Amino acid sequence: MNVYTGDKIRNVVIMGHGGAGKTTLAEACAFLSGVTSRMGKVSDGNTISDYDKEEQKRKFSIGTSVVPIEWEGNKINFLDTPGYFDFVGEVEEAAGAAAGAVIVVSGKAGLEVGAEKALELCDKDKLPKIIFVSDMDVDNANFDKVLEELTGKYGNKVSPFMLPIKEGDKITGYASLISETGHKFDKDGKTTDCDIPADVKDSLESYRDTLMEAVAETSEEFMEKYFAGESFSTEEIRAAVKQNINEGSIVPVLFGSSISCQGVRTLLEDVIKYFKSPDTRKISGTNRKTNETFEADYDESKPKTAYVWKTIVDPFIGKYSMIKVCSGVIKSDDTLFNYDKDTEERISKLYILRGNKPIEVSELHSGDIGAIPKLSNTATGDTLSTKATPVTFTPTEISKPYTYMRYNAKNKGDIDKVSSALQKMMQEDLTLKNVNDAENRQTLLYGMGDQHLEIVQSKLQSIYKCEIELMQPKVAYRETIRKNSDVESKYKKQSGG
Ligand SMILES: Nc1nc2c(ncn2[C@@H]2O[C@H](COP(=O)(O)OP(=O)(O)O)[C@@H](O)[C@H]2O)c(=O)[nH]1
Ligand SMILES: [Mg+2]
Repeated sequence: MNVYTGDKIRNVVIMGHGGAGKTTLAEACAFLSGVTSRMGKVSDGNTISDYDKEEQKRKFSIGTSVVPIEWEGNKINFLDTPGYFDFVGEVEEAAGAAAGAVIVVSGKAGLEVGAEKALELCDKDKLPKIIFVSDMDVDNANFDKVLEELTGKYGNKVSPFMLPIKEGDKITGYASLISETGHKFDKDGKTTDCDIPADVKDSLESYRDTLMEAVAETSEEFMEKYFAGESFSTEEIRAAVKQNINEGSIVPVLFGSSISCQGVRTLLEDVIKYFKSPDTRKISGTNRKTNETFEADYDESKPKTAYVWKTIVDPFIGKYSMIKVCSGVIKSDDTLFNYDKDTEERISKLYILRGNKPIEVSELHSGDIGAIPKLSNTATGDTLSTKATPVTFTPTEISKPYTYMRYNAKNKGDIDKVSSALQKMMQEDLTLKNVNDAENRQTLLYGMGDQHLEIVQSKLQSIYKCEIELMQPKVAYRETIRKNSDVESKYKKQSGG
């Protein structure tokens, strides 16, 4: 894979309800960009994202996977997240590393709570978003109904950028709102030009009127033009739309089928057109030597800094610290400083991860996402910088675990093994906590839900070869997790205090 500079990178988190089609969409993007010669299927357990055994067994994503692709001279780092609430920590970490979000909504199931939560998180993180309505090849999929649900809940800022062209009940192409052109689907989601049927033209006009109002509102000059009855050029519309999307006042809606790659090219093009590249974005931390604000701003000419947004600990592929470079250029022979841990870390190799496949690179530029293997003291939420300019960024806020079960090692001889395996799992999962409730003589496992804890139990068995029993706690454990002395010190470190 080529080395990319910040102006050619887009970091995009894919979010939405479980089963909406996120992993399949990432797979379609990888296929169209030439990463794979055949599209993997979630049901066959051969997608790039769902590489984990538990994911393949259960047929849904549990962790966030990076799927970097190259598209027309740009690099898009897709972060494919799990949809179920039990794994929300993974979604929060990924949203913290991204600069834009694609929210997948199933055209069959409609607007579900997972998509609503994702949109809320985007608003909290000020992430611009594009909604992709998937499953449109399925018979009972209904784009108009999904659009109605979306505009009913979020108002006119939700704007369809394409409308279906149908033959009978079957969608055969789309009409583009901005260019007012018709496109007929071909093989692999490619299109040929076609006429827009009269009924589609009518609704296109009405959505276009609403969009033009938003375009007019971006400047006084545009407002005057609008009231003088002049029309905007496509370039003017695109620039205004980009501004609106990044301010959150327009949310484009696209549709397609990930299985047959329809609409996916439009999505890739719009991600590049409308989401900002890192070199035009701001990010600031604190210079710990001077206590002044350090404006990293993904600027290559500034001292090196990188934020560790996720950690992977796997007995087979090893430990990887997933980084986003916030300034400078990180090289594979660098020694970096971790201010929080007061330690220097030597990088021996630098990678881009695609799913679980490491691709070695010599350098990563500002704005890019990559992975450093085998850092001994660095954890998620830490910042790596130079010793001369020691910087820290505020760690991403991750949900606190709130459900818990009592657990025992099935074999008494495995107690240490279980505890060291849990230690490793807690490095990659900040929503998992191991608490010793000495007062009630029980050990408790805290997580985000039953499914979460069940997967921890299953991973202990399959990966770490030790078994635990999960049981109801002996007595209600009344103390909150914050009060437990054993946990507090760990917790503070992870959240940066
Ligand atoms: N027909 C059809 N099936 C799809 C589409 N997108 C996803 N699927 C299927 O829907 C199921 C869930 O998809 P998946 O990508 O795992 O959803 P995720 O949980 O959001 O990652 C899988 O069986 C996919 O093959 C689509 O556009 N059309
Ligand atoms: Mg998935």
